[in-house]
Amino acid sequence: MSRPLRIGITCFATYGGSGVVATEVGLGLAARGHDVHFIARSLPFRLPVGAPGVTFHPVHEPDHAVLRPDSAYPIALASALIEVSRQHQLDVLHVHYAVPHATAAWLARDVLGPDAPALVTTLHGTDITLVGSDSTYLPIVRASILKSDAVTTPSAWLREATWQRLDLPRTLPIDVIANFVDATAWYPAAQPDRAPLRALFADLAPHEAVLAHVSNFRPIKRLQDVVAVFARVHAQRPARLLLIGDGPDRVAAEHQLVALGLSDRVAFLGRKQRFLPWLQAADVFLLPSENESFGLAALEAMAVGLPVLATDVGGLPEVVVHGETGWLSPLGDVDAMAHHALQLLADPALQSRMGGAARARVLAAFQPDAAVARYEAVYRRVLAKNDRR
Ligand code: GMT
Repeated sequence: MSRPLRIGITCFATYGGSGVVATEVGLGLAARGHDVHFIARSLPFRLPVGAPGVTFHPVHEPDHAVLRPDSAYPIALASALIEVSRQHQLDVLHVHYAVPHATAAWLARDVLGPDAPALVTTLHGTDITLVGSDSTYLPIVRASILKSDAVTTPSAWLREATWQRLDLPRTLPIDVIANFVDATAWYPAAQPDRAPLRALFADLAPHEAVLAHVSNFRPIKRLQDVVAVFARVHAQRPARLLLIGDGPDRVAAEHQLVALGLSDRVAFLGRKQRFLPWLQAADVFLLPSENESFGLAALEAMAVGLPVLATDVGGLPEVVVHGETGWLSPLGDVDAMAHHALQLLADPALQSRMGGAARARVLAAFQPDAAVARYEAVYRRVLAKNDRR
């Protein structure tokens, strides 16, 4: 049997899909007997303290008057990667999000020399589409990717975008390993339970429809379209909207709701560690993003048995099967999305069939064991190639 590996994982610790995926990969690897070390600014938000087989190493960032906050983060991270690699004789560094993690890892490996761990970089989307392909960063992001022993993306769409936007040769192998969710942690309610909703809306009537959206409320998520779809649905039938998360577009959405006279129909739940009961109480999930490399929030909703109404962009068509587990609409087509929502809400049998198909798809194609086994296979492949064993 192959020996367990010593694996360092770096990710952003704050609310966001890349940190969630990194955390779940680390926990899955530890469950398979590997020795996992998270090296991050703070404890990743979904990483339980004291998880077996997992050690957390915070990146030390002293407060120096001459350095602007953040400016020294890549150097501080590279130093931490060097320390942890040496101290724990890491076999692999697996960094999530290229900017600046792949660059810091490249620097650390350069310093470590022949004893350096192998480097696996997982791209997550905005590191390529927004930041990575901004000409300011492009040469270094491109070089950091080329310096990695293996590169992975959560969708075939992001692999294509990476080759194209960074002008990389298609001979550069990029493994597509889809994101995943634990279907035992994200599941439909055994019995419909409106109690979590009544805690939010004291005047909730029995047959009101509930739409839900989860994101970091950045402009790319198009929160204004979530509100516009909801307004169209509400004009046809009584409905409520659950907005889970927080971010820069929250205030604009609040103003939009006031102008529409819909503030009392909407609950802002803020950033929640656990929001399963609210997804379980919802009927439909909305994700009208301008772009998504994958759309982990949609997958979590699908695991809970919710049909997903999303835009036909990026990697979303690899997650949502149009007409089967939800519907995909052109970007900005809030009329189409509202039409689909009303169609579902008017037909409980359709809603339940699509919700069931959504959960079945998650169980068939997006489960942790298979994905974590694929990451492990990538590690072993690069280690064998680097002739380290
Ligand atoms: O979507 C965000 O703004 C957060 C971002 C992140 O880096 O955490 O999410 C990206 O990675 C997720 C995990 O792979 C994907 O599910 C999201 O689709 C992707 N976001 C974008 O591509 C905009």
